[in-house]
Amino acid sequence: MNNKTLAILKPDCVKKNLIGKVVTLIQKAGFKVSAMKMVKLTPDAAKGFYQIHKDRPFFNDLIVYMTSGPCVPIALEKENAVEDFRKLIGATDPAKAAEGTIRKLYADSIQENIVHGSDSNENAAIEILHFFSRKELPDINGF
Ligand code: IDP
Ligand code: MG
Repeated sequence: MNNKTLAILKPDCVKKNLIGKVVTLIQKAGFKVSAMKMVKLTPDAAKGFYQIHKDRPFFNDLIVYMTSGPCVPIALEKENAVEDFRKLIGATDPAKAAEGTIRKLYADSIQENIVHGSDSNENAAIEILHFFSRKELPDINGF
């Protein structure tokens, strides 16, 4: 599976009223929106999603941020989805993100960086299933 990735429009994206602008950039870049919802993460759900970072110094702040308001997980499809989406969003730190990337355009800080993108095909599948049941993925093959 190399044609799916999970995006999350993070709480700062929702609060700044940027959902439409960011989805437009994603679609203009050739991604198909296959499933999308708005959810407010519980602390347990946020901790589960970011388990890999549990020992990092920024972990607690990350959980507070990710639970500070609703976010918008989106299952996306495109050839080479993971890599192409990481290119579209830019570096984690917006100060280091390339011109024209979503984080360069809209993010305020390394923490409040507007959008998540899966970092591998394996994690894309795990992360999509973190937010969507198989029933909610009617047109997605490979699950
Ligand atoms: P990524 O989102 O670009 O894959 P990760 O290293 O996986 O970056 O980190 C997950 C999220 O944790 C980031 O998107 C950001 O919100 C937050 N984060 C990462 N590094 C830092 C940091 O050094 N300080 C504060 N927050 C951070
Ligand atoms: Mg990451």
